[in-house]
Amino acid sequence: MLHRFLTGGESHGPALTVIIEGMPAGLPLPEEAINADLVRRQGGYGRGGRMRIEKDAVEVLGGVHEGVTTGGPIVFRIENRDYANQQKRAQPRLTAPRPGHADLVGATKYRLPDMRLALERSSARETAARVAAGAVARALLGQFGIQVGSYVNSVGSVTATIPEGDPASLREATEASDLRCPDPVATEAMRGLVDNARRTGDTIGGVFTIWATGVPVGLGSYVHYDRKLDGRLAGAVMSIQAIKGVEIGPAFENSTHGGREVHDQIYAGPDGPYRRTNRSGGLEGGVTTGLPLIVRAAMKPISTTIKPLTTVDMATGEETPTTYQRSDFCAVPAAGVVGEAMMAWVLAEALHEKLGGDSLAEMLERWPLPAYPHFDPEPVEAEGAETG
Ligand code: EPS
Repeated sequence: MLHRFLTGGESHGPALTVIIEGMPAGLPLPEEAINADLVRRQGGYGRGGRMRIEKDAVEVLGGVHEGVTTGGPIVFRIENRDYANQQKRAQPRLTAPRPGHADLVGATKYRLPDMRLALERSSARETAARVAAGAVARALLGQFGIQVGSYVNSVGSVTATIPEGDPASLREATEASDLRCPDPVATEAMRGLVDNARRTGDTIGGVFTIWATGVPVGLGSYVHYDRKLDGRLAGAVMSIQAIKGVEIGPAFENSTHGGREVHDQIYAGPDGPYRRTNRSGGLEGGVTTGLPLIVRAAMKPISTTIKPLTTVDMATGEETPTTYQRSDFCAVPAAGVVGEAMMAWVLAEALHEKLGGDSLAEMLERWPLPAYPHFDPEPVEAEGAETG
C-alpha cells in the first residue's frame, strides 16, 4: 500500500480529521483548491438543514510547508460547527434503529448502549474528510494533466440525456446545475421529484457517473486480483455511504449484447492504434486503456425519512415507527463529488506506483509514459526456442 488515508471523528463531534500518507514531496497544495471541493460536496438540491450550519474548510495541521507537501503525513481538521449546537441540546438515547442506516447492525456489532454512537460514525458526514483527501490526490493528478469529474445521470425515475464524447466537456453544464446534471430539462424534472419527496416525507436516490480524462495506458495491473484497477475503483466507490451498485462503463448494458458489438475495436491511425468507442469504460484486464475512465454508481434513497418506517424499539421489543430529527432528502449530487474524491485517490496511487519516486520532481522525470511498446516485425528467435 503506497498511499493511505485514515479519517477520524463523529458527525456531531468537535471535528473531522484525516491523515494522508504516501503523497510525494514537492506537490503544490493550495488550501483554496481543497476547500473548493468541500464547498462542492456541501451543495446540491435536496440537502437538509445541516448544510446551512456547516462551512467546511480544512485547517492544515501537518505535511505542508508554505503550500507545498513535505513528504510527511498530511493532516487536516474540518470543524463541525453543529457541535456547539449539539452541546446545548440533550440527545435522547436512540433505541429504535432506522432501517437502511447502520444503527442496528452497528450497535449489535459493537455492543453499544445507544445506537446514536453507531450513527455518529456511520454518518455520511465522514465524506467531507474523504473529499479533502481526494483533493490532494486531484492536485497530484493535475500535475500530469489528469482531470476527474462527475455528473448525475438520474434521480429516482428521471434519467438525463447525456451526449456521447468527451466527458470533460460536460463539466460546465454539470456545475451550473444544482443537481449536478448536465441536462437542464432533466434537472428541472429531478427538482420536481426531490420536492415531491420532501412533500411526502420521503427520500430519493439516483445514479451518477465519475470520469477521468488524460489517463495514460498501463495504470493498474492484471497480474493479481488486488492490483486490478477496476476492482480497486469499484471497492473505493462502493465504500461511499449509501452506494449499493457500481459498474465500469456501460457494463450491465454490455451484458445484453454480443461480444462483437461490445468490444472496442482497435484501428490503425497516423499516431498509432486507436479506438472509436469506449464501452470498456477505459479498462481492459484491470489496466487503463488510455481512454476516459467511466465508473457509474447507484445510491439508495437516504434512510432517514420524515414519514416513518416500521422498526423495533430495542428497549421494549415492540414494533414502533421510526423517529425523525433531520436529514437530507436527496444527496446524489454530493455523492458524485465524493465519488470523484475516491476515483482521484485510487488513480493517484496507481500513477505513483507506475512512476515511483518520493518527490513530484522524480515522478515528472518519468513522464510522459510511452503509449505503446514497439514490436520488431521479425523477432529473432533464440535457438531451440519452442512456442508455449
Ligand atoms: C447524515 C444525516 C444528516 C446529513 C449528514 C449525513 O446530518 P444531520 O443528522 O446532522 O442532519 O446532513 O451529512 C452531513 C452532515 C454532511 O456533511 O454530508 C447521516 O445520517 O448519514
